[in-house]
Amino acid sequence: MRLSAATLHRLPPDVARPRYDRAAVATGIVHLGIGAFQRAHQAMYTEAALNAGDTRWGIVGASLRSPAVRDALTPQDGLYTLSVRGAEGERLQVIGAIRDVLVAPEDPEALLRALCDPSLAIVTLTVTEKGYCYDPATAALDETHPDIVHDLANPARPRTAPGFLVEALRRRRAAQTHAFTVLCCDNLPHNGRAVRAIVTHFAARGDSALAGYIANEVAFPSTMVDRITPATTDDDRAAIAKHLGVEDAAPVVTEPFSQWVIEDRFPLGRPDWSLAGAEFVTDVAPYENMKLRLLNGSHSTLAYLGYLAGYETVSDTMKDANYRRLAEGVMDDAATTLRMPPGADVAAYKRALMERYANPALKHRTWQICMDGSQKLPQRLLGSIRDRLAAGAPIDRLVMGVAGWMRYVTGVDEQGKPIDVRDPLSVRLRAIADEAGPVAERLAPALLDVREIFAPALAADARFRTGVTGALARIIATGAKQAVAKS
Ligand code: CS2
Repeated sequence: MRLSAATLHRLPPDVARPRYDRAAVATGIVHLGIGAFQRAHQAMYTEAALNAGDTRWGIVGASLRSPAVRDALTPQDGLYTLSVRGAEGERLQVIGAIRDVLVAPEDPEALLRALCDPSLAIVTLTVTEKGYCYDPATAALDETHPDIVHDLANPARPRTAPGFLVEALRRRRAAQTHAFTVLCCDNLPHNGRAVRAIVTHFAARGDSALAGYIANEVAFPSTMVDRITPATTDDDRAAIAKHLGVEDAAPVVTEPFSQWVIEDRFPLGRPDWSLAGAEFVTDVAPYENMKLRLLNGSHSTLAYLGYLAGYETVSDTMKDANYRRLAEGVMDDAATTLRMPPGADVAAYKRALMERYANPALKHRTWQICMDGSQKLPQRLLGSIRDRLAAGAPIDRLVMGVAGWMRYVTGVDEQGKPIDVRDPLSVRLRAIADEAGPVAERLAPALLDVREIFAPALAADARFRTGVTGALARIIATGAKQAVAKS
């Protein structure tokens, strides 16, 4: 038996479930990129508003890639279980906020129709960094990206998030329907501002009046999103089915911690996400930088160096005292570059991060975090490095993650086994590594020449070049574990 509207009443009483009439819910939100993170985060916040009786905010989710989430959720009437796992055990909540799931590549017109619905007020996005088809070093739209080239030539059948947003806004404007608010929930620096620039840039290629309209009429609030949400495993599905007494093909496992800081600019209204703890502020930038540089910077450092040492998960990596020390060092150094949010307690923030990483109930694979490094390094580590260099401060701990990434993208691990490197630039990175060979003095400079990742001024800085080359040399010579122990 499967989780669905018809089987909800069979669930054990400790499992929370929708407290509202799902049939009465309207679609106020379209979400692009319906993966585990959105279902652990934004959908959970929206569920709180629905539970409080505001039925305007049902979500239509869309996948821009695979049909997997649609295939799992549709037979379940969009219902899925959120499993929150921490030291105090597990809590299960069945969430009803997702009304429908569309698969864009199968039927782009159906998604455009949903995006043009007059009752729609907000489009949220979690398409990951690479989904914006931007140049990571500058965050500007990459006009040469094959999918952007496609979307500019075929605007009525888009493939990319910018392509869908621009075509939908064009149609809404032509129909004199108000513009929706665009809410980027990805880990991009200044994410609202960045997506606004990408979308207006795309629009300007076809229609400068449309670009002007988007720049003037569409709100792109920035947000800081935070909840560690690993990919769901078969073991998770089996354990959750056992607790529920019915099968759930699409549960999501997450941690107790959750944070959402949002610029409050929603001309057409929004759910009261503060019911689940979201904070509304006028300037998200300090929160965003703190999260990207402290959390994501140390996370990527642990992931590359942990993977190379043979640690499968972040919590395994955290059992190694040298890795814990390095993660703390990365946070300490990154913290010196920040303008802190009002009232922030950095020491407590760092302590909480260390505890969250060590959560043994989450099996967050280092490999998953290693994905798409080319898109992640600039905002996670390179910004802190640039600012430390400008202040004349040491960067030895911050370059460890960059050097770990350089070793990782060679595609061969320390036992000589292949690494499944997933990255939009993986082919090029591998070619560079093969050409250079396992010699830090050749490999580091060759990778520093990848302009999409390393801005010219940073790549030319002798202190950075020496620091990262030295760290890479130690990783190659002694292995990551020893190199971290000596760092
Ligand atoms: C992680 C993030 O996969 C990754 O790169 O660093 O997804 C991280 O778990 C989240 O940003 C936490 O909010």
